Amino acid sequence: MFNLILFGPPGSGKGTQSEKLIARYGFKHLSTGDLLRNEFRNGTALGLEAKSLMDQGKLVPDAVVIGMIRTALEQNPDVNGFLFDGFPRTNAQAEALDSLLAEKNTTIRVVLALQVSKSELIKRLLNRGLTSDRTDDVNESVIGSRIEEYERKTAAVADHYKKLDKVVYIPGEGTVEEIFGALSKEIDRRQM
Ligand code: B4P
Repeated sequence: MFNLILFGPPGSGKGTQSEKLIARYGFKHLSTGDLLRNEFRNGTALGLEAKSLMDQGKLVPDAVVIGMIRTALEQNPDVNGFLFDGFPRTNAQAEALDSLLAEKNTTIRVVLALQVSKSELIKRLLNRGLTSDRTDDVNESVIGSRIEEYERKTAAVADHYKKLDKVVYIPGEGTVEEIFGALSKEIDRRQM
């Protein structure tokens, strides 16, 4: 099994690149952001609670997202690899993921970390807010809170995997194709 984490701040291109990577490599895509938005669209209590936190730029509680990932792993016993997008976002989530994968006798092969400047992140997210239904993208102060949450709680997740020598940094500014090429190169050299 080839499992990878696509890591980076909000707006760094995780969702954009995930779509291309699953099309090329056939990974099972697990995006906690998409799972939470689906819960909201289905009108569940969990979705309503998550939406109110997401609209403030805050992270959803660890127990909620870890539970969603546990269910998704159980529902997909026969895939040849998972692409985790937007998860883990805290050290507690990273530790839970490591244990869940260990139960399946597998592990994270690589963490591909997209690096994008703060001004570019803000520009991209405000731009997406003009055309999408993402209510967390319309207001610059909410975008600022998301970036602060990332700096305060999520950036440390890279240190967790650096200790295991699993992190590769990828420049996340440039065309979508250029960045896809750099990500693919890292995957290809590990799959040979
Ligand atoms: P997510 O859904 O994960 O979204 P995101 O991090 O904000 O954006 P992403 O990185 O995927 O966007 P992309 O760059 O592709 O999270 C939303 C919220 O859900 C969080 O704030 C949190 O509240 C909650 N949540 C999710 N997971 C959680 C967890 N594990 N724990 C707790 N809470 C959790 O796209 C951005 C824009 O950039 C797009 O418009 C795209 O077209 C553009 N773009 C992409 N690449 C580009 C490029 N190379 N050049 C120019 N523009 C580009």
